[in-house]
Amino acid sequence: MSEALIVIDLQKDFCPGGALAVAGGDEIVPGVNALMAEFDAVVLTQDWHPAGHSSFASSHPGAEVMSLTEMPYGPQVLWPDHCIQGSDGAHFHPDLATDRADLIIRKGYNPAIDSYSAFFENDHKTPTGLEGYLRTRGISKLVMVGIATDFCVNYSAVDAAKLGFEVTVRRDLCRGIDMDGSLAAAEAAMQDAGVRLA
Ligand code: VGL
Ligand code: ZN
Repeated sequence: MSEALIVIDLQKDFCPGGALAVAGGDEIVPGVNALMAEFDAVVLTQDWHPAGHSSFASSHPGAEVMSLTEMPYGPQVLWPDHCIQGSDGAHFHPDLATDRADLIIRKGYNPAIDSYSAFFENDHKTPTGLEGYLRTRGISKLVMVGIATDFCVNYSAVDAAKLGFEVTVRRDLCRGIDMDGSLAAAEAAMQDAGVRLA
């Protein structure tokens, strides 16, 4: 039974100075690097949007950044432009030990659907392929760290638990956006799904 460390979206745009900066996002990098050696596999996720992505407020004339809209697949927060494919902000934090990664999985590249989760796009149906990768490597236990606790970490952890993985989220190695109580709601959702919050 193997165990993987899943590092969610530890990218420049989610760190202080980035386009969708999350407070303290950069603080977790040394702790995440130190943890990597304890796992059979290390997977990094990378938010990777085409310019003009439908999750950007700039793609919806008149819409305010951080407002909510309705998409065919459900409600969607409209974000500032971030993690555009190939841009500087889409790169991993420069101190992240990316050489140690077995797999880098990109998500959010479909122009019409956002993808918070490392497993499914926001329609909750379109797979990223990560489930198959982990299963074929015999991995059944996951530890998740990264950004943002209340969005991509939350969605990834809940999906993983629903798929039957044993999931732990290291809260000390995550940082959240926390808009309108989203952090408390996310922690409740993860707990309900059977995710262990450590
Ligand atoms: C994320 C908002 C938009 C995240 C990604 O990594 O949590 N949040 N895209
Ligand atoms: Zn995004």
